[in-house]
Parts: sequence; structure tokens; C-alpha cells
Amino acid sequence: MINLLNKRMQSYYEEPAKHRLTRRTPVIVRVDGRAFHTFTRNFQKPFDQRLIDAMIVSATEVVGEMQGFKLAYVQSDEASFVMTDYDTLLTDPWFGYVKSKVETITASIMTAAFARCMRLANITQPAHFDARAFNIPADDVANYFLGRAKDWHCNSVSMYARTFFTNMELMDKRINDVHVMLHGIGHNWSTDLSDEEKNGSFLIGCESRSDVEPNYPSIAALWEESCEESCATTKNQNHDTSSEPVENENDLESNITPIGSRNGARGNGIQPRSDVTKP
Ligand SMILES: Nc1nc2c(ncn2[C@@H]2O[C@H](COP(=O)(O)OP(=O)(O)OP(=O)(O)O)[C@@H](O)[C@H]2O)c(=O)[nH]1
Ligand SMILES: [Mg+2]
Repeated sequence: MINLLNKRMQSYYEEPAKHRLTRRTPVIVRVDGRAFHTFTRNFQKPFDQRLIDAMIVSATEVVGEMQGFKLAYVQSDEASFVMTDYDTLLTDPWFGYVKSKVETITASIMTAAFARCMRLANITQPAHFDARAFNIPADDVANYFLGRAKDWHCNSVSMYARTFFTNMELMDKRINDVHVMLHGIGHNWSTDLSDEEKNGSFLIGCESRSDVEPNYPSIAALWEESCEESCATTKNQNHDTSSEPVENENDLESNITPIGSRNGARGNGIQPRSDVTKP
């Protein structure tokens, strides 16, 4: 028996709220720890290796689940992932690019994995992550990651400086002034800290890389590499086998050309934007 009431509830209310991300355009998903200022109250300051490791392990778990994953960047209590759905003509988007599904699943995987890491460190306090997903043009993906990396660079310097100076002393100081203040008391941000603490970590393939500096050429090269690497490995995977392409003008897939199959990062022929690439 057809449940007409349920069908009406779905078509009137659920379906209109089911927003989908745009196909054949990269998608960024960013998770962020909820109220981590409070959660980390008893953690080591300015940086706690248990938190850094747990974020990388948890983000790696998301990477393992995310279809079309290309590149991720982890810093502080946040991680950004970029995925695509155009490695091949028949690549499926993760969860049909249904926005709420992508966001809730990503936040759940991250939260569950992070809780496991915390339990191993004997921390039982609950931690939660939110997630947001949005499209971004392929030629601005490197700029997106550059923005997050630059943000971490500044936060890392000021978190380190707060170990030695009061908020009052650091008020209205530019980043270069803070470096000078640190040098003045015999500390050097660039040599005192680990790469993870200074740069955050990029996840590409099965690798975690903390040696990537926050400049456009390095990050753009990584994005390019992630597209090429993933195209090589995912070709002929993730197919919707129920819909082989047909040369038919009514077939949605027959009138499109594969983008990004060889040079995925800029496969659409658009040159990278340069408006925010200069320091
Ligand atoms: N002690 C310590 N704290 C950290 C470390 N990494 C991140 N944090 C804390 O995590 C916070 C993350 O900042 P936000 O995400 O902007 O702030 P939040 O408190 O999580 O608030 P919402 O994200 O808005 O819920 C920082 O302000 C730090 O207090 C670390 O390695 N050690
Ligand atoms: Mg947070």
C-alpha cells in the first residue's frame, strides 16, 4: 500500500529543502571544532601535539570515505577538504552532492574519529564538529587553501607570542612587529616550532605534508598534483553502471566534455585568478 501521507510530506516539505551542490564544479567541505577554545582549556599551550595528531588522523578518516577527494588542509581545530565529480564522464558525486548529506556525514565521521583519538589520550570530554559545504571554481581552489594557510600562519605566530607577551602588549601589533618582539627576547618562530605548528598539514593521496609554505605557487602545484594523481587512480572507478553514456541529445551526459581528466585543476581552460595571490 502506498503511504500517500508520507509521499505528500516528502514532496511538499522534504524535497524543496534538499539542496544540491553544483555538479562538475569542485566542492569544499570545511569542518570546525565547536567551542574548542573551551574544549582545549586544559591542553598544552600554545600547541598540543595530541590535538594536532588527532586532527590529522580524523581528517584522514574523512579522506578515506570521501568519494572524489583531492586535497585537504588541517590546521588548529579545522580541516578543509576539496572533492570533485569529474575524474571521468561517469564519476558520481559523493551522496549525489546533496548538501545536508555531505555536511552531516563529514561532521559525523570527523566527530567519531576525533572522539576515538581523544579516548586513546584519556580525554573523555566530548568534542563536536560542524561542517559546511560549498562550490568553488577550480581556478580558485588554490586561493581558498592559501587563505586558510595564511590565516594559520598569523594565528600560529600570535599563539606562540602569547606564551611570552600579554594580550595588552600584543594589541594592534602587526605580524612583523611580533616577530621583532620575539627576536628581542631570544625566540624565533621560524626555528623554534615544528612544520606542523607553523604550516598546518596538507593531506594528498596517502601522505600528510607539513612542509608546504603558504604561497600561491606551492599550493597551486599541490592542487594540480592532487588532480592528476586522483585521475590516474580513479579512472574507471565510481561509475554509475546503470547509465552508460548514449549518443543522444536527451542524455544528460552525452553533451558534455570531460573536464579535469588530464589537467583537472584548470581543466576548464580558465587561467588562475591572481587577485589574492600576492602577499
Ligand atoms: N591549547 C591549545 N589550544 C588550541 C590548539 N589548537 C587550537 N586551539 C584552540 O582552538 C581554538 C579554535 O578557534 P576557533 O575555531 O576560532 O574558536 P572556537 O572556540 O572553536 O569557536 P567556534 O569554532 O566558533 O565554535 C583556538 O582559539 C584555540 O583556543 C592547541 O594546539 N593547543
Ligand atoms: Mg572552532
